Amino acid sequence: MKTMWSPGKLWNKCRINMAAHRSRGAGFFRTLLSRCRTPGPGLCQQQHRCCLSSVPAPPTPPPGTWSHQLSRLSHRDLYRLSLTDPDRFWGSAAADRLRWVKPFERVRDCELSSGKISWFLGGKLNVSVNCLDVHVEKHPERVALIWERDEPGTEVKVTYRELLETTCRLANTLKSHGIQKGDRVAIYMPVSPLAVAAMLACARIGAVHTVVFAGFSSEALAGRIQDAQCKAVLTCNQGVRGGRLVHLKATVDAAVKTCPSVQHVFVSQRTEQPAVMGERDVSLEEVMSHHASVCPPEPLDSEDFLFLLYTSGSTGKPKGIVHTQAGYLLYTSLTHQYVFDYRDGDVFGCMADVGWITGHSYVVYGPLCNGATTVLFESTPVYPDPGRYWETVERLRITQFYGAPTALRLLLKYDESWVKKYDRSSLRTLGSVGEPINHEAWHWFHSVVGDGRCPLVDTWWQTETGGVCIAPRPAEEGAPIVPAMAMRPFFGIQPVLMGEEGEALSGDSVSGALCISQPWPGMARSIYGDHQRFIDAYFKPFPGHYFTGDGAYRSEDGYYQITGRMDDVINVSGHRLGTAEIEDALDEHPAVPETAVIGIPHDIKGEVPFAFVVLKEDVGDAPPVILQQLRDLVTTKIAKYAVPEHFLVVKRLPKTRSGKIMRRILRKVVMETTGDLGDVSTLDDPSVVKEIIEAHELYRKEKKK
Ligand code: 7RM
Repeated sequence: MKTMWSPGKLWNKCRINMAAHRSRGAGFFRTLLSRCRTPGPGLCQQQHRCCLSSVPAPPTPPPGTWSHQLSRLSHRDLYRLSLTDPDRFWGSAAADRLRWVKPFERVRDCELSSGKISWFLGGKLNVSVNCLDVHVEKHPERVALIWERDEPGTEVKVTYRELLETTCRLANTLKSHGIQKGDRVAIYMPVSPLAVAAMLACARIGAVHTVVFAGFSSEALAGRIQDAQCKAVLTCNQGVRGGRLVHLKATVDAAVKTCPSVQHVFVSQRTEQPAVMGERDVSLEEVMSHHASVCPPEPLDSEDFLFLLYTSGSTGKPKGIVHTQAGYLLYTSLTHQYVFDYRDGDVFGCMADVGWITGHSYVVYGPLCNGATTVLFESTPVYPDPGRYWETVERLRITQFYGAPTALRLLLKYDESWVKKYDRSSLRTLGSVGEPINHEAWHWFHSVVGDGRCPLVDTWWQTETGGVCIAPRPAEEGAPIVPAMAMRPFFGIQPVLMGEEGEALSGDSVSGALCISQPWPGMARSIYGDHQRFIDAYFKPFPGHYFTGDGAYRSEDGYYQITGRMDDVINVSGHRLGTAEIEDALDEHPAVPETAVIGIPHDIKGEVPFAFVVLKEDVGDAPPVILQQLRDLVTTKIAKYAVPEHFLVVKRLPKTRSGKIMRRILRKVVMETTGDLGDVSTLDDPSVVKEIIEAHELYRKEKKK
């Protein structure tokens, strides 16, 4: 088959070519699917009558493999084995599911209390080989990526062979520019085949990628590049999202001014507009075309770094979460298969951006390790109209649809016809991630989108956990799903709820701090450059356990429901944000001596930041002018989505006698539950509360007008 996608014409395919590719791609894809399917009856795990369709049963694994031995066990026994004999469970999974250059000698060496976590010691492998070469050997022309570009109907299909070739060209390009094993490389690109190839190219040569979400500001990008001491940045001239241009190269230019570690900026052309090129800049398509499409993979230790991903914590500075090679890959591939009931021939549709962990684990590494066809969604749920997701499902024949509650809450406000007019019969599993899913969104997703016939899995996990930890699947055949509940721990995950005294809560119908008491292969290994912070944040609060920062409830049936963060981290449209980060940005304003930011509920975004601002007595500008400057500050320091929805100017903030801001009280003021202020014995000056309640009353009245 002729190459549909090559480095020379990565982005700009004219529409005519696109149509030609599409019709051929679609036909080709159909044959591929029919070739891969093993015939046989299939039932969805809920055994709904409408699932008695032509879904193929998973193929019987070859004898002598992990999956063969374990496929005889019930899920309950598998789960039990994963906890009682993790060495056997994970050891056989790793040996059978991954290709090793050198077999590992020891399954694990972990001590949670000291933050020491090592898996598959002594083993060597290459992640890009597991995601590409092994599949190219078996089915080079299988589609690896379907790039659902912003412009509907212009999707580009990339086969495993093509993705391997592009990855190798890119890997050779990086090598020829001095990037070596262990060097950090920043990727500031929209969701695209080239972004995936960039991640895999790093993996091929042992460089450590750090993908920065392309919505972050230049200062946020610079902070991450500086912390990771990146040697190179990969970006595009511009991005396109929801029909609007995003000036990525300009943002990178501004960022790298303060990043002396950066030696090269590789620029790909996503749009026609030529980028202004400076001394450090290299045209990516041009230089790649000079490099070979074969690149020997670097054999890497299981515990060599695979990537860093920055995420918000309760302090101002985002943390560079470290993930390593084998354990992460194994965990994402296993969860991808079992949680979503992934089968050969499926088209896996995770809507996340590659800038977040969900994109890493369930757009890139999990699906590609399993040889899946994975969708790269570049657009937004409402572009060009609120039917975009479902039109895409119909056109690409998506089998698993994995999205965020915030998008669902937005879409359910529109008429159902936006969903119903498209054929969704290809869907088999629905998934939700990023924040608690409310009942309304859950039922809309399940009954309107899924016509009540697809299991809907609410998946709980974190950047730090690498992959899904609590989700309704896998479960014994036919086990019903409780709406809006993450329910069951995945293999190897032992959740524990802790009480206020740090004691493990036994029994059911209890709430507490959610911890995980045994190590699992996908968990983070460190915070880049600050291992002590890693220990302090995750292993100190409940010694010997990993503390998630979330609270949870265990129902009378023993199922888990996540109740939300227990720290100063909020979740805006599924994006994790530290209130301290926003406060740090606001505090830069010379007229603002002090601020406090809290998260308050929002019906679409989940949560939004609410800022309490103290202004200096004799500021020159009027408060509205300053508030606008504060909005701009947050946009340039972090990102647009971090800008507080509300600003309330107050004279003072409620503080403890030792000077700590009592955000709990601010939350009560905004939620109008000041009737019960809780324990205020440490409050320095109780009169401040009355002051703030009055200011808030006024603010509310003004808003209503
Ligand atoms: C995957 C991801 C992690 C935080 C986590 C929770 C919240 C994620 C759910 C959820 C309730 C869920 N990684 N969270 N999934 N809360 N139900 N199914 O989102 O690092 O960006 O965020 O997100 O608070 O701690 S993340």
